[in-house]
Amino acid sequence: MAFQLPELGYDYGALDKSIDAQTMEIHYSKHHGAYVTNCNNAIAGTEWDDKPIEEIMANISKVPPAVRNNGGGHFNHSLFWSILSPNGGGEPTGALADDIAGTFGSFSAFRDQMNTAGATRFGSGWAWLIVGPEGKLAVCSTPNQDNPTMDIAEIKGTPILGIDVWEHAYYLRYQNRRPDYLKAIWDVMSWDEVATRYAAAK
Ligand code: MN3
Repeated sequence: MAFQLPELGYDYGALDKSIDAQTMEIHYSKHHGAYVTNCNNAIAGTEWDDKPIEEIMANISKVPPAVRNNGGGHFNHSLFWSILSPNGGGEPTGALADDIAGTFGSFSAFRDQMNTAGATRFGSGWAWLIVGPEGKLAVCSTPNQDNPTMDIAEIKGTPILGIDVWEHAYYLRYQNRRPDYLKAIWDVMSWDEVATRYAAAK
């Protein structure tokens, strides 16, 4: 069963307070679309072509580089669209909020750490909030389309929030100002979805 683009769940213009419609359309239909197509082509006829994306990620050291880049791209972007919402913003509540405050000191300290992880990622990559192997929250960053579920990842865990810091994610509106994009993205963060992923990962 070939991978497919997931439903976006909102219009291209729905996140406009943080991400413009043209960026969303190109990012979703062209960039993510190409990752899906290229991943499907790379796994076609191999032992991986009927495996869930999670299993492919966990065995990424055994697959060709095209699967690492494009399968990683499919996994990462599927998560990314899901944790954004036109109704997002504000701060988390409940157990996730308590854990963030306990781990990082405060919500704003956590957000600063995420923004720093994204801003200091040289070139292209992602900033992540993960639930680590011992159930502890941590912030980390990966290059290109790598992610913390890959067996080759330096820091491993289950990502519950990921921010794309490739230039294609923000360049049309923010040009070279990646920190401004990072500041704005919290206004469309779906804490409901992040909390659901947090509960599942714990
Ligand atoms: Mn992207």
